[in-house]
Amino acid sequence: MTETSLLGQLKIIEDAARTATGAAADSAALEAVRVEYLGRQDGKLSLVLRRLGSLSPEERPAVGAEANRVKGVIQDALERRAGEMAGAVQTGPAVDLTLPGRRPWVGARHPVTRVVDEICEIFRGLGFTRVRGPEAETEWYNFLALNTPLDHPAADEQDTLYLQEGMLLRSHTSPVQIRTMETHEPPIRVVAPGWVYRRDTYDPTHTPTFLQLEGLAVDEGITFVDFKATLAEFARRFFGPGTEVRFRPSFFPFTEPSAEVDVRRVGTTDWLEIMGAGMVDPAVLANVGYDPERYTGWAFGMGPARLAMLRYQVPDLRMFFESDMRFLSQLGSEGGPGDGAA
Ligand code: 2NM
Repeated sequence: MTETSLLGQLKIIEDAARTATGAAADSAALEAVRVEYLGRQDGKLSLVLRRLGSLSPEERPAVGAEANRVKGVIQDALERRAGEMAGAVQTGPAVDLTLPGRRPWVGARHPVTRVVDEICEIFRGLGFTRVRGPEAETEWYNFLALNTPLDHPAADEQDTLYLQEGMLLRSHTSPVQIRTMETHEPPIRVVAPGWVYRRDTYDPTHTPTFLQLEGLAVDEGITFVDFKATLAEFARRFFGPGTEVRFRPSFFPFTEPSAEVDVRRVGTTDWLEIMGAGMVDPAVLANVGYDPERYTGWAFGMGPARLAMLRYQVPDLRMFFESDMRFLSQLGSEGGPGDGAA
């Protein structure tokens, strides 16, 4: 055995031990590498050291020193790899692939928005266009143009939320109909859904902010028959065929005659009030510059959230506006964008 061949073997042992250490996947594999290269009995380094005796006394120190260096290198490598394994155990893998997946949060249209869209869709089928207008209004558009004097109870500060001088939060969407008539000549057939504001107590059937949906038809030759037939047809399309419709006399400053519209659903006994309506007062037509001798019209107003209460058998209107997902998700939805006013 020569000095050169032992030094060559040490180099081979060093490289092989480092490779094996790096490849060891767990502490058992690492221990096997240690035994293979550093084991006292049959370790590859021990076998080389045992051959030192075959060298001349001058050759021994250099090979012995090299053997010690290689032993140190292998020990360091084993220690470093053991440290890596301990670290990996402490932090764990970045992703636990055994966890169940998180279900994505799927958005849905609000039940009241869906009712608004459904009502607009029914009226679209009857020739009506969807329109909207500002929520901050003037006294003219909200009251005066609608034949409602400012000393009328509806215009009272107790009932209406006023902004700066002469401005207020609209208390109904009728101003949108006035604006539509101002900018368009008959024939007019529009529906105006949107948010309205009133000084109301928050209770099971009132919220100070609520969605309203009003409609208007104006043309030459429009009669009370058009008014009754169209609203009855709407009621049957919304509540189902066989729904009975009843018109009760009522009063609004902007319609004459006026009525409350009730429905009785198939298989039920109670009449449910679903909207107010009437023939547009000639004074309102004159206020927008129409000739009341030439044109006649009818209009209605309803609360989609109240219809949603009837549709989904919800006992308290406030449940629609408290954003409780446990409630909203029970009503389900096909999804889609929309804020009820668009
Ligand atoms: C209602 C009831 C009856 C109505 C009237 C008008 C307009 F602009 F034509 F005069 N818009 N909306 C109306 C009529 C609204 O809500 C209960």
